[in-house]
Amino acid sequence: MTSQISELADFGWNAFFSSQLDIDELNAVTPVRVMAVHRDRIHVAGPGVDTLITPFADAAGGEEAAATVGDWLLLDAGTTRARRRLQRSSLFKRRAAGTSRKLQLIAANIDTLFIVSSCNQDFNAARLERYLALAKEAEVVPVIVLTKADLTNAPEDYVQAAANLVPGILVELVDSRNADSVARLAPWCGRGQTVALVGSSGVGKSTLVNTLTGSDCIATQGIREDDAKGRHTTSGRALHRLPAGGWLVDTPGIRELQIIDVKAGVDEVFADIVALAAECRFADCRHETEPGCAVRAAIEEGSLEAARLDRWRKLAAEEEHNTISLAERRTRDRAFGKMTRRAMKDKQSRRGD
Ligand SMILES: Nc1nc2c(ncn2[C@@H]2O[C@H](COP(=O)(O)OP(=O)(O)OP(=O)(O)O)[C@@H](O)[C@H]2O)c(=O)[nH]1
Ligand SMILES: [Mg+2]
Ligand SMILES: [Zn+2]
Repeated sequence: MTSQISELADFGWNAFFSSQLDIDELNAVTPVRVMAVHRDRIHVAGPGVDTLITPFADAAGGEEAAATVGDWLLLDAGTTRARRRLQRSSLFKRRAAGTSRKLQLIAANIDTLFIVSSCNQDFNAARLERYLALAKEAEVVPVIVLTKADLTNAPEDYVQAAANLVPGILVELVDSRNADSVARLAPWCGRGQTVALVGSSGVGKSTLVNTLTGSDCIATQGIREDDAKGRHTTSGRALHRLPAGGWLVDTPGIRELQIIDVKAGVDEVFADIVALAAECRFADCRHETEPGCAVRAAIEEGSLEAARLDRWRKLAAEEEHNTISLAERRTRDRAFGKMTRRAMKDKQSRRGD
């Protein structure tokens, strides 16, 4: 059993997952990790397992029921039947485009989020703060990776600006094309660790991935999938093995993460302002013209940047807007479910059965 646990650790298994099953259950199941999700099949892998299974959704239902990349599933030993999904240590989700605005699961059980920005005009504090809020909410460790260090004369200015965003934030400066430089990221890419990358177009994410994997085909590398129509490849969402022993989540969706249900994350990134606001004379202070406003006082005194307050207002407003509309949708869905159930009942009682 110890050796099984040890092999599972290669796939990212740790005490958090072990603690969710007892030894009897562990003997009756094969834990596997979701490598990729295709339309009608899930690619799972684990020690001695690499197979496709039918889609699995948690019996509890709800918007987060479906299995997603990075999830741990328990197969009945010797079968490809999943019996349960383990609780997630982290989860990234996003809202679908279009009118339905359904929640889509992007990836689960990620340890570290590399927030990629380059040392040039792409550097944008507000954008970094959005990603930081997402990471904090998901309880994923954020690391700001500043690329194109080789293209600026003053990389330290960017490092300083990034470090100022949140106390204690990890910032690494790299030339994404250079393996020696990218080696700075090794501490988060070791055995069993799972990392994901976010950042705007052109900052060097693909370049970084290629350097980390020591290949130049990651963007086109697909998972082979057997189905009724024969073999085909897909370059969709997937976990990729890193030479250092870790796993890299490479999903298109992760680039479209939205600020939703992340109030705690936003509060964490702006903990300084939240703490100041608690000192305002009025509990509902809007930090505008109210007397006894500790936030305005800090700005006047120079200990808080007015621009930072602006960014917090915008992010908090965006978060609130998205979250409220999602809550409305949930209520509407529940009401619709009740209505259809009632209609079915009425129909049945009219039929007399
Ligand atoms: N000099 C230098 N060039 C870099 C560095 N990182 C990336 N580049 C170049 O920047 C360009 C864009 O890099 P990509 O890796 O394609 O960027 P991306 O983030 O994957 O962009 P999208 O796929 O559009 O989201 C390429 O021409 C890279 O060679 C770096 O650290 N230094
Ligand atoms: Mg790319
Ligand atoms: Zn105030």
